[in-house]
Amino acid sequence: MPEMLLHWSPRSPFVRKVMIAAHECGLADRIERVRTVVAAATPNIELMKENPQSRLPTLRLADGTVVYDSPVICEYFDTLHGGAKLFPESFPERLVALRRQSLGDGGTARAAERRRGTKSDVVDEYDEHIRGARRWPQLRDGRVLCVRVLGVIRG
Ligand SMILES: N[C@@H](CCC(=O)N[C@@H](CS)C(=O)NCC(=O)O)C(=O)O
Repeated sequence: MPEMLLHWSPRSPFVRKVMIAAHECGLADRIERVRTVVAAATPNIELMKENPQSRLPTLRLADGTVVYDSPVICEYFDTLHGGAKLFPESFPERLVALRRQSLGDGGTARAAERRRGTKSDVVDEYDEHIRGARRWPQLRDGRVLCVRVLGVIRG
C-alpha cells in the first residue's frame, strides 16, 4: 500500500493546489495519484465511501485515514516535514498564511465557476469590483496564489 493515495484529476485546481503544497513540503514522491472522475451533477459513489462530499482532492493514508478539503490536506502535509512551514505555528504569521490561503481558495473557486460556465450574477458583480480594485494590496497575495494555481492549469 502506498504511503498516501491521492484521488486526483488534471482538471482540478484544488488538486493542483495540494500537489504544489506536496512539492513545497518535499512529499510528492510519497503520494500515489489515482485518476478519479467527479462532477457536481453525478456523485462518484465509490469516492463517497471515503469522502461523503464526492470531491477532489481526497487523500487516503496508509492506515486508512481519509483527509479531505484542500486546506486540511495542506495542513497535514505541513506536519510531515522539517523545513520552513507553509503555516507557521505562531501568530500573527499563522493568521496571515491562513488568510492568504482563504483568499486564494476563494479566487480559485470563482475561477472554477467561470470555467464551468455556472457564473452567477453575483459573481459578475464581484468580478466588476475586483477589476476596479486590482491594486488593493490585500488582494495581491491571494491573486499570486490563484494565478500560480491557474498558471499550472493552463501550462
Ligand atoms: N473546498 C474544497 C473544494 C474542492 C472542490 O470543489 N473540488 C472540485 C474539483 S476542483 C470537485 O470535487 N467538484 C465536484 C463536486 O462539487 O461535486 C477544497 O478546497 O478541497
